[in-house]
Amino acid sequence: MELSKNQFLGTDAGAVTFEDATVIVVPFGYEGGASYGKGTAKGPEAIIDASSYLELYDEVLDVEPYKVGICTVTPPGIPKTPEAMNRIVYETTGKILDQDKFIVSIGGDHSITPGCCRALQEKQGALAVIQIDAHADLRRSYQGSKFSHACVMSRIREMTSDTLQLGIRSLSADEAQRIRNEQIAVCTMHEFRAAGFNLTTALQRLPDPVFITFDVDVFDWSVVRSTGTPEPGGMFWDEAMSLLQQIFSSKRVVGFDVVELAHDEHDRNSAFAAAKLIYKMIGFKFISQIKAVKEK
Ligand SMILES: [Mn+2]
Repeated sequence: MELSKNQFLGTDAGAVTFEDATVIVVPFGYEGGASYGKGTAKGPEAIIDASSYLELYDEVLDVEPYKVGICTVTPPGIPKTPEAMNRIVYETTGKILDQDKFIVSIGGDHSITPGCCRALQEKQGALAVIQIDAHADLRRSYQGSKFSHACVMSRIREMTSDTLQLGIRSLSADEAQRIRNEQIAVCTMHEFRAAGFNLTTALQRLPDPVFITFDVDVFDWSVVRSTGTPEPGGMFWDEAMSLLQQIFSSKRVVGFDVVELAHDEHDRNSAFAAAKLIYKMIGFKFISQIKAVKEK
């Protein structure tokens, strides 16, 4: 795999070799599937640029998560058609998993997720998927394409019925009907706030291993406002951190992606929040491993 010139966390902390790394970050700057706002193609670059300003010490976990070994690689080009992009995500992810690495992929729009999940499912034998997102993404097709970012969970549910969707606050009547018919586990943002959803039980029901797809549009605009399809009324930073900590401590997470950050040169906050989110998630995943090394 070709190393990226721009390393997540910058060259000081991010410059371990592919072989020495536990975590491989892959930027997929693809936005063929976006329908509303533009700019997600440059999302990964904006996140990786912002990441070099992160403090490496995590004050909550009391460790420096970068010590697990993080390396950023370059995917082999970004094609124009969604079919080709899907194949590149699938093949790139497969190569990384063959080396027993933990994959973190950065979008780009949400349409990159199914390719990544398919590779993980083949590697693991089974896969459950937790989607944290403002949108249900359960349309069977959108604007004539099955590959649209509005259909991501439809594609994933063709691979597995073990899904859990959190933070949802935008969906069509057809999608709502489908959720009822198929008894899909969905926690709307309204239920999340009203404590009308038992997350502990939902997590217990979900088998391991788990992939998390995190669409930054789940956040309130005070956290992330530059995103392809913004929705008001989202999750605050601390709520998202507690949620993720609960997921990572109760499930065996085998990879995650962070998608839909749109680059806006007048907004540094959103990219910085997305970079910090990724670093926090790496910390949650590897906290015990890092602590064990620290105590040696
Ligand atoms: Mn979304």
